[in-house]
Amino acid sequence: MKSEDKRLLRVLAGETLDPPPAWMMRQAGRYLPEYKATRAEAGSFLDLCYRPDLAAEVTLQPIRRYGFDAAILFADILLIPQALGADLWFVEGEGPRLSTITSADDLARLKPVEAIHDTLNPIYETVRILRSELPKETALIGFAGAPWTVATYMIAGQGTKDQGPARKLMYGDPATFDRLMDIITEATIAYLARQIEAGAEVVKLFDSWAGALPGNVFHKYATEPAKRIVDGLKALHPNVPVIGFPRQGGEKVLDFVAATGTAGCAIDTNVDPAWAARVLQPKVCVQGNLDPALLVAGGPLLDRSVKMLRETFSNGPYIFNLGHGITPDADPKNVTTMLEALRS
Ligand code: 1CP
Repeated sequence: MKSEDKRLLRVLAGETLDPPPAWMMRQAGRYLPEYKATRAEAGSFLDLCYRPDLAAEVTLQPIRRYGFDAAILFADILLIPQALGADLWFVEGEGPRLSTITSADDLARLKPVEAIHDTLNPIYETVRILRSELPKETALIGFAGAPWTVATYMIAGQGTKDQGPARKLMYGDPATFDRLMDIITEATIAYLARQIEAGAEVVKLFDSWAGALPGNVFHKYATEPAKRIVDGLKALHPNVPVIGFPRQGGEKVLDFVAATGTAGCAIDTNVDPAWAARVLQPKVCVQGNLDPALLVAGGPLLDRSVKMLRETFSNGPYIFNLGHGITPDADPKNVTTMLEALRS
């Protein structure tokens, strides 16, 4: 099967399909017993990311179990900071920790963008393995974090509730902040281009903390970097679609889509599907936005919510997905129920 015949790629090219293609954010992860087993074999989360055979294995697990229309490369958005020279480690039960960037001196210690591939080569190898092992109808999605979201972790050194440290640097030392955003933007173009050259057929840009950007700078720090990345990739690989995820951008996602020219726009749980179908879907393929909590709760509301989304988005290009990642307490059986409701 040619890439363009895959159902995920057909909707990203503007076709309407019913039932729509489906995949889930964080579809490889701790809700699956087989993921926990492979992660234990790898030793740590980062060892799992950098072992191509095992990273490919956990990417394939949800495809084998559920037959999703797309696989998403198993890696993390924080590998770019690490490849640029930041220290990165994960504290069990808490989350990521990084050495912080808060001054021009810290920036000067980062490696040049061309050096990222020395660290990231195993990721490209994972992509190559996946392209040879995935079923012929399954599309392969590569990804990276958007510059603002990645910067929030590099500046704070960890996840924060309101991305306060990043906003303080944005105001307190705009030259350092803007230079950091530029470096991440350039590194992201180089990283995603290599993923595409290794076999990724779509790439997704996760701006998980776009909603923390003050409204007056949203376009400067979410839309403009995304546009630079889309333009940079289009110059090299004009036929590879990009899915944007300016999470919690509210109505600003309309201008985001118009300015960046992404082929797809993922919507978060807060977005009213009726609004998105009316205003956003005529401009772009919409992806989303089932509440991940329904995969914990199950029951009749899961079934009804899935059918409501299918119906609401039935008049245009649409990818069924969640509004954010599936959580570790989700019941794997509910994912089967979800797909039966969608495909019945
Ligand atoms: O313990 C474990 O096994 C680690 C949990 C885990 C997993 C499964 C982390 C740590 N990252 C991942 C994989 C991952 N991360 C993928 C793989 C593909 C898939 O979806 O199956 C992807 C796309 C990501 C992207 C990612 N990492 C985002 C953006 C998407 C989102 O969820 O908003 C973010 C913000 C991260 C950072 C990160 N990595 C891991 C954690 C726990 C976090 C969040 C940390 C925090 O904010 O405190």
